[in-house]
Amino acid sequence: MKLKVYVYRLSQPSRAILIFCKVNGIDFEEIKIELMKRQQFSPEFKEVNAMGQVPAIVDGKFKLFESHAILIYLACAFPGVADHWYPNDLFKRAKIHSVLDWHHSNLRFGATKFVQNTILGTALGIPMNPQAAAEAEKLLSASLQKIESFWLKGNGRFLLGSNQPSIADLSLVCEIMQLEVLDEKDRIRILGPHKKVQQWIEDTKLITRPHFDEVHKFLFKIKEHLHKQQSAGASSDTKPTVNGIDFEEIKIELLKRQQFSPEFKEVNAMGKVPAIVDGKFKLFESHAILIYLACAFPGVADHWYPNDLFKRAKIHSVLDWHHSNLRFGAAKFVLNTKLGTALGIPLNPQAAAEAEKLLSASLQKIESFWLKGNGRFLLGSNQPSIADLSLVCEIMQLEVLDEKDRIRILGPHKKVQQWIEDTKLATRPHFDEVHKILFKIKEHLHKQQSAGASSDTKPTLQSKM
Ligand SMILES: N[C@@H](CCC(=O)N[C@@H](CS)C(=O)NCC(=O)O)C(=O)O
Repeated sequence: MKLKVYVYRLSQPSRAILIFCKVNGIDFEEIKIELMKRQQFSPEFKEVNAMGQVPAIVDGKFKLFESHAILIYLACAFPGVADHWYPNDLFKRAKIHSVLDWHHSNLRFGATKFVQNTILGTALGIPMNPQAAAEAEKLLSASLQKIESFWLKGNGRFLLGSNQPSIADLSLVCEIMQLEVLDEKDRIRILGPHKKVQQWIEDTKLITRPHFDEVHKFLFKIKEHLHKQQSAGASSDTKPTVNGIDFEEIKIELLKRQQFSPEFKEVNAMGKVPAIVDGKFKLFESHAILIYLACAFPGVADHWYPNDLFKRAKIHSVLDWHHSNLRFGAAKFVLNTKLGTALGIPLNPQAAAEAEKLLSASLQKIESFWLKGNGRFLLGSNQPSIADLSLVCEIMQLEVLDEKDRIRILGPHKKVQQWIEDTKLATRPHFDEVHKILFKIKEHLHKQQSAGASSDTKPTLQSKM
């Protein structure tokens, strides 16, 4: 049976294992564990590594975690591995163990903590601690200094004066590579003074090419993503988007019937928004899009679309229910009371009455069933999922109604009202920003109404809806 290697390429020790296997021609299967989606806590992965961390391996019946232990095992178990990676010589081995043990509480500790408390924290939504960053930088710089003056002393190009790399070189260089995601000024300040370290990184890259570069590609992709996110935040003076997905918004003006243009029909033959194009991949239907985005973009926090099979199934259940209940009732009621006039569609009071029944029953079901339990969000959760976002955005449509209608319909559902507020709060400032147009339209409709516009008025909305 092929060796199974469980990794995430944003993880430094994972990259060391992958490069080692590739350089030494070890036949293995790479199994990706997406840490951002918390797959390390899935019951299947917990069977592999009860600690819930990558890297880990399964070789036949043998399971192992901890990257240094894995590197040593691979070097011993696979006959094709050259001796310099983990020399047979007892003294050389002992020195390699010494570097590896030192690494845990020095270079690794400093580098991980610094990256987490500067650039990565923002992206992961973890509050940053400048004091922790300052302490981490001290340890990181002291560790680089120790590598420069102690582990790299002598004439060899690699650690311990060797002319060929060992597993220790691979482990430590992969750790330092994490600094690539930092702001340039931080990276230069930290790495700049250590010329020997810089040369050693280049030598390790060179000797493990092309695998080193290939395995690090993902890190550079994330770096690009983080920096784009940061500069978008700086230029718009707002926080990064909730999930930091880099995208271009293309407005399709429904009131100008742009959804039926040949160009848009190429994107969505159904002539409806929303739709997305991701490379060559086209997709319509908002729920399908939300699921796709949560799966395709690594920065999306797990709670939006949890990896847990049962939680996912429940989210699908809410989303499917939504189509023919809340959405059907709300859209029909708004169309047959307020929006129809503006769109030049005759209002149908009977349809409005039927829609109100379905809408109220749906809100009642949300109140008593989907929001039962102690969580602030649907399905008893304490963090929102794509289902919360979809349903709350639907209910927001009721904002355009006459106040008396809105109060009659929403008033009895206190839990629903609180849940709307919680969802707004969890997605601020984006929720308010994206809903601005809805409030503008509401104002416009109400002005139009008080100016005495009758039901046979031609459509006058200059909307961007
Ligand atoms: N000492 C371990 C460290 C492993 C580790 O920290 N893994 C991180 C990724 S770099 C992880 O899986 N984190 C996920 C978590 O702790 O939830 C090793 O060298 O393998």
